[in-house]
Amino acid sequence: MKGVIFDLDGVIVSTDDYHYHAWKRMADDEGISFGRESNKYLRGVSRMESLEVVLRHGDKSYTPEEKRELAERKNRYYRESLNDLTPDEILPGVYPLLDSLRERNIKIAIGSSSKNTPVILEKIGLDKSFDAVADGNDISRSKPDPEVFLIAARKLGIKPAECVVVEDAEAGIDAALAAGMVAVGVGDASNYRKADYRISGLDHFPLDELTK
Ligand code: B16
Ligand code: MG
Repeated sequence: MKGVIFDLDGVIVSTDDYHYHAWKRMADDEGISFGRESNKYLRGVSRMESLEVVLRHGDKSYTPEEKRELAERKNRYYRESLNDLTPDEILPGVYPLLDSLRERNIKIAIGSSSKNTPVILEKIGLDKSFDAVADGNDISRSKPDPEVFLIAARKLGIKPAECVVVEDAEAGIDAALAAGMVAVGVGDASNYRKADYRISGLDHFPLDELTK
């Protein structure tokens, strides 16, 4: 292992919850009943694909123009909620793991589907902490396509097979495996049987095993 690529929402910071509340608010506006049980289908997938998942819970049909407006509205709600984001929302185990990886000269990157990645990293004070960032602004295909992770590896200057991905989304685990990388599942993905490693939190990252 020469590099670790971290998903952002749900792995580094708890913005997955902020996404949920913003989609829920938009769904409520539209009279669509959308609940937590369907939230996992929004993890890791792009904004427009997430919108399709939410709209499937209602019975109205929308024109492409209306869909764009709904996605923009959700993003406005989401961006409003990001005003409250602070380093306190960084998930447990992140700082010690990043320190241990740096000590071992292992490169670290972000591989996120989110176009809001730069603002999130700045708000949580980690905008200068990664050797490379690949995000929703770099890609044309979202997870489970491997594109975002392949771009992250290229930016790090290492081969995909030398990378480990940490993900909370099933779509993200599939993307990592499609990239030929080792996939570590946390959070929602800690029960996903396709993940090479399933951990309950970053403090259980299999560092010794992967650096043997
Ligand atoms: P945005 P990740 C993903 O980020 C989220 O998990 C997913 O729920 C969201 O739809 C996607 O980013 C796009 O986000 O609307 O901010 O561009 O988990 O890949 O870090
Ligand atoms: Mg995620």
